[in-house]
Amino acid sequence: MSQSERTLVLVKPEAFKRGLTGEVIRRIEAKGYELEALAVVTADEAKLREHYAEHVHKHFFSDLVEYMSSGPMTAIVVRGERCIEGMRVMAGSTDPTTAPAGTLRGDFGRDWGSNNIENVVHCSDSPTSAEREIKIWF
Ligand code: IDP
Ligand code: MG
Repeated sequence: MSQSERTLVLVKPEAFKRGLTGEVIRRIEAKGYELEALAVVTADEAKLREHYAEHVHKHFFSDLVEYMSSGPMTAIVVRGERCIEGMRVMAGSTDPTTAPAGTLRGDFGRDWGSNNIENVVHCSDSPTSAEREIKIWF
């Protein structure tokens, strides 16, 4: 894949609202990846059914739709060699309470006592997901 690898990052609604877009972009640039596209987007259920296709039948999907459509997000296309893997490491593990310090989720996420795992960012998990997800938001 080399230099042509791209990934999708979403600054999720609670993080957008807290003004964390700049910090997410700062870390992406400090890491050395390139920004290929940026947009403020708002999700609806149809888009989220595509974006989270693998989770549509999970028990938490309706809560996930409510969370992810609760306000605007920043969508970012990031480019760079192995950036898919790199951004997943920068994001940290799914649960923000236990995500390692130094990661976006570990440094800026927490449990707010809601039904959702509010964890600051989404980052694509494979080249196939990345290309599929980029088409949904751009
Ligand atoms: P990931 O974002 O680290 O790839 P996934 O397991 O793919 O994690 O889940 C997608 C998103 O769905 C998570 O980031 C989180 O916001 C939400 N989520 C995952 N599991 C649960 C759950 O059990 N309850 C509520 N929300 C969840
Ligand atoms: Mg995932």
